[in-house]
Amino acid sequence: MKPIQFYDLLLPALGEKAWSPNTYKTRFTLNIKKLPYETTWVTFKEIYTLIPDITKTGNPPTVPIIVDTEKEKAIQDSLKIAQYLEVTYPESPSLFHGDEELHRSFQATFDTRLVLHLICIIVLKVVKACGDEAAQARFREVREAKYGKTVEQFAGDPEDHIKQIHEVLKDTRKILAEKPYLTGSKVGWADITLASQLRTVDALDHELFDSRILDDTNGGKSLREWYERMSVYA
Ligand SMILES: N[C@@H](CCC(=O)N[C@@H](CS)C(=O)NCC(=O)O)C(=O)O
Repeated sequence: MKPIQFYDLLLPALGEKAWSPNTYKTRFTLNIKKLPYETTWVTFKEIYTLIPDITKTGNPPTVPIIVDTEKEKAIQDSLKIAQYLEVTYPESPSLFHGDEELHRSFQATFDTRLVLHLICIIVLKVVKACGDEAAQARFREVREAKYGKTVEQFAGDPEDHIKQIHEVLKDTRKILAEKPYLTGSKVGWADITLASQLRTVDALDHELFDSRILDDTNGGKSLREWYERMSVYA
């Protein structure tokens, strides 16, 4: 099979190193499904200049997108990509194991309760890493218009966010103390959504991630052990 073309988000200061929570979902997806792919790295600016010509849908451009060269098909959005690959390549390992609703309920929890806190603790590092002064100014402008506050105000106090992160992850740690993956014995979309969000903090501030997020406040290691299991697919 011809390699799938995967468009991932580049932070110039990090080089070709995956870091974005949404594109990471697709990277995990492709690796878990063992599908051959090639990565094209695009900057925030290039999302607007390159992606519309590939998707040709007129939808606001975002990454990830994939182009399945074999089928001449472009797909935008990490969940739609996962659904497409699940249906198109049923012979490769499953992401949803016949219960997409269960996997998406985990995603809903992480999307609504966790990801914002994770983003807040690294957003100022993303500003610094996203390119030259003009790129940084543009990144700020887009976010400040969206949040209605400065990026610094949006970032807030990391300690408050870390407290919230531990609160949200309490149940997750309990599950992972009993099962290797969030929905049981097999890795799937639920794991992908959480691992992708955590990878973002790890990529931008490994020290903070390793020392303050991975273990629970009593030193419980279930999340760390699962994170290490997931790293084979990262
Ligand atoms: N629901 C979409 C969200 C995609 C998304 O928001 N991607 C971000 C990068 S992580 C993006 O392209 N943002 C465009 C921008 O910030 O200008 C997905 O899961 O793929």
